[in-house]
Amino acid sequence: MPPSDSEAEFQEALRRSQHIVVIAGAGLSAASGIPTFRGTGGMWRSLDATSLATPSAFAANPSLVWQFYHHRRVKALAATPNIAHDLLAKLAIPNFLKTLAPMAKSFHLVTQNVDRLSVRALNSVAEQVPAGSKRADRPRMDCIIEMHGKLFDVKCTTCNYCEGNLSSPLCPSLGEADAKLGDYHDAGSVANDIPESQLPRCPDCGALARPGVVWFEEKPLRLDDINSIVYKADLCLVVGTSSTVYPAAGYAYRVKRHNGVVAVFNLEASSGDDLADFVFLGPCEVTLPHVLGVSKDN
Ligand code: BJW
Ligand code: ZN
Repeated sequence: MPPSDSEAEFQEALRRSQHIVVIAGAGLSAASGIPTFRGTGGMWRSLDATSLATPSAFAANPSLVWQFYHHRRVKALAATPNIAHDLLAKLAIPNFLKTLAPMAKSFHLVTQNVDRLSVRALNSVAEQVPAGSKRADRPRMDCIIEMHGKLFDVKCTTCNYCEGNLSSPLCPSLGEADAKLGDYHDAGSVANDIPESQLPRCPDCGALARPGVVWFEEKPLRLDDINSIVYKADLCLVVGTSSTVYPAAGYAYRVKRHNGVVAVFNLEASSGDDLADFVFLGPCEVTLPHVLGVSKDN
């Protein structure tokens, strides 16, 4: 049977669900101005973003990879959460969730995004809760898992040092390289090498530091927690991801395998559609509030 696009049927499935998990990807942050990885957004100065997100790219050219991440940090710092981040953050409030899913016992957001926008949205929701509110009227602050790490973490390539660092630029050489190249289109062909000694260094041992994100061939974070959440989930919303990168791309299948319901929210057809019960095409910042039946006032 082809997937349904019936909002009424989806809302009925939502009302029946007890354990809800959202698997999110770059499309969730697209409306905040953060480029996606694949498709038209996925190029940085003529280079394919995914080719820079590997340990071997960093080993071969740490200067280039750090410049890419400097650019990403600048974009994420300037961005603000969009309507879709805000709505998902509100679902972390048990009493709000119950208005849409009266049987709900848990809600989790597993995001592949490193931009922190979902966490910022959750913090804003928490700040808006009046002092003295009941526990069920406050968001569960532990409901977000950032499985591919955090753009603002800087970690040592040698020792265990890792810190969150919002400074921009992280070191003068990255700011100078950015100012020099600006929007220059073809970074791959322009020599702009920063010596390793002038790239971010570990304050503990002095070794080269790297972005605290998960690259291809590296182990995503909190896999045990995610596995338990996915094992329990009876409703999985797949939001703004091409569903091409594992293990995230396999979670919806696992929810389906134990008879859970899967709903995809994507701008266009994606490889997650094959097994979905529902597919809602369009920008998730529009479809999510609409399909969940949430207006600005509730
Ligand atoms: C909108 C929208 C709007 C736009 N509204 N929608 C088979 C099984 C298992 C693993 C593998 C396998 N084959 C290969 C692997 C390994 C590999 C992998 O999956 N490779 C694939 C290419 C096949 N996976 C790994 O290496 C992972 N590690 C791993 O598996 O380890 C195993 C292990 C276990 C135990 C010990 C040791 C090891 C690691 C993957 C790490 C991925 N890293 C990156 C970079 C992160 C840092 C950074 O941000 O720079 O993560 S790559 C990049 O892809 C990034 C993303 O999180 C990830 C997924 O991309 P995403 O989010 O889906 O973005 P896009 O651009 O692809 O799609 C955006 C979508 O949004 C599109 O569909 C648009 O249509 C849509 N859209 N606007 C709604 N407004
Ligand atoms: Zn160190």
